[in-house]
Amino acid sequence: LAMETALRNAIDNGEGLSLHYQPLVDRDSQRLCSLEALARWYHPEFGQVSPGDFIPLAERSGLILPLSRYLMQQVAARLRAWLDAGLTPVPVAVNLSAQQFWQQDLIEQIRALYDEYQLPPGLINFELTESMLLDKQQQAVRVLQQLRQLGCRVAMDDFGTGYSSLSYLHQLPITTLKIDRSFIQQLGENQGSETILAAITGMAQGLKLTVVAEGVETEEQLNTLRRYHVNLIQGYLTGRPMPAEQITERYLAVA
Ligand code: G
Ligand code: G
Ligand code: MN
Ligand code: NA
Repeated sequence: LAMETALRNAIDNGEGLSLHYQPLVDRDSQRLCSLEALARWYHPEFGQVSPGDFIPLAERSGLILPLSRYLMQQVAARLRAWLDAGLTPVPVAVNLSAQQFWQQDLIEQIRALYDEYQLPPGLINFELTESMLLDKQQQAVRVLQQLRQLGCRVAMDDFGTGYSSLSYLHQLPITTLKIDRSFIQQLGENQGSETILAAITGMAQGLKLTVVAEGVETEEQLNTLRRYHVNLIQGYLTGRPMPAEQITERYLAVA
């Protein structure tokens, strides 16, 4: 309860809440293609709290909507700052939690953000997980269509860990598949993981989806990924999550 109160205060005054941005690079050219925004929370008493802890806490305690609203605003403001600095930002993907995906005014909120920060279309993308869409496929398709109409790309995150009915994917108007890092990290350790990689990427290619390999940590993993239909690499090998200033310096600043 102490932590819930602290999180509520943090959302109210923005204290200790920030975003890190992790690069997604082209597998072959290694050029920056997009960023994933990842929430960070530092509290003077609790220290650095993992999003694996405070996001579920926010979901349980009704704080996820105000928290997400605050974070999306931060993303929009960051994109605006890059544009104002004369830089060319790449799109930033935001993780959507279930409650956020299913709110009635999600589309309106996104539209309002684009408007308020005068952002060109396509700069804010979204990631969601399969479990959010279970049992509500028809309604999910409608929300996804609206996101796509706003020019947003939508990725299925952590793919392969959920129910992963490969056949239902083609019903969903998503653009991108992110292969969960558990498969990537097992590459070279067991034969089965490469078999699954072959199946997922083969299917994704057929469905014309962009494929991201998450959690790539070694050159060996990268080399294996070169044998399959994998477009983008995200992981400690190619770039850790980092503060926006570091993204500016390392990737966006003109020499
Ligand atoms: O950054 P890290 O790998 O520790 O993130 C842990 C988990 O928290 C991941 O599953 C990630 O998707 C989730 N997460 C990080 N930031 C956000 C956010 O802003 N919103 C939501 N809903 N989830 C997030
Ligand atoms: O669930 P989601 O894919 O949104 O979670 C992203 C999380 O994965 C972030 O918390 C990020 O810190 C973490 N992450 C990113 N790259 C790597 C990596 O190469 N190895 C590991 N172990 N975690 C990673
Ligand atoms: Mn994600
Ligand atoms: Na993921």
